[in-house]
Amino acid sequence: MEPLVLDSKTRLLVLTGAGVSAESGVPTFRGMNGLWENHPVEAVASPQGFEANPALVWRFYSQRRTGAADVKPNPGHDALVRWEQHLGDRFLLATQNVDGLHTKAGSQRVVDMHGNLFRTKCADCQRAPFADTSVHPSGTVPKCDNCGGRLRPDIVWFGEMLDPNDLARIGEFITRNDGTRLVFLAAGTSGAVWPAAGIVDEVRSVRGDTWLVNYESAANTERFHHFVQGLSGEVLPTLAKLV
Ligand code: BJW
Ligand code: ZN
Repeated sequence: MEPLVLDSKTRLLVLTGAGVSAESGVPTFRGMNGLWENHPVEAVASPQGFEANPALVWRFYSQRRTGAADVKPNPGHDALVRWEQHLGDRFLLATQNVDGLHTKAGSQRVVDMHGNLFRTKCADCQRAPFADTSVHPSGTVPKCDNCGGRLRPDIVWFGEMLDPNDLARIGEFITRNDGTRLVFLAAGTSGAVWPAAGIVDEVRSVRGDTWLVNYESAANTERFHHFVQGLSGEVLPTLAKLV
């Protein structure tokens, strides 16, 4: 297999999805068949779902907080930390995962595209999002100290805009004109959720080289120049040649 060469002339954008955390024991979305306790994920991860049943949504996220609190990064996360140490500012990690495992592993240049499971914000006022590990008993919805409104997880739900600053950071990395060649690697993602699924085409539009590491074929596999099929915790540690 041709190696992924990471030399002084290369800048690398990595996109990770739920598959990268799977070997740490965090369930993937499509792995649950898009269902949680028989509720479609859209019913517990959308503004409409929150309006309809905020207590159900908090039960879902309380369970996820409990499940993610003790999980540990796996060799896939660790490989990305080594790549970043080698490349410095020529590395950027955009993750769709909200479990915080990349930061736990030691990654620093991380864009949390879909938010963070351990952060909360107010659904009703503009107070800044805050770190929060609390879980809430079944049937309850936490209240905002500031306005008395409803708190919600700081997660980007279906139909919500991603943070424009996050998108700008990814866009600027893609179009950076510093004489380096752009390589893009997506790992552990089904390529089904936008705008993350379209990054491969943004990279191709500036003639970047594109790699996919995934356990099974993704919705956008044919858009990548290279597809390495396998588990990210096994493939990533041996994929790159650091020069
Ligand atoms: C392994 C492995 C191992 C397993 N090793 N691999 C254009 C076209 C159509 C629709 C849209 C569009 N643009 C926007 C939309 C609407 C929507 C969308 O994309 N819908 C699609 C489902 C069709 N997008 C949005 O709403 C986004 N907002 C937006 O675009 O705003 C503007 C707008 C709105 C509406 C219309 C138009 C514009 C926001 C998306 C936010 C996504 N949020 C979620 C849920 C909340 C997070 C949470 O609670 O945790 O984020 S959805 C869910 O999917 C979660 C994930 O981050 C995300 C991606 O999933 P991921 O990571 O790919 O996981 P899986 O499970 O799908 O795949 C895992 C893969 O790993 C599998 O392939 C396995 O094989 C593999 N694998 N083990 C390697 N060990
Ligand atoms: Zn408030």
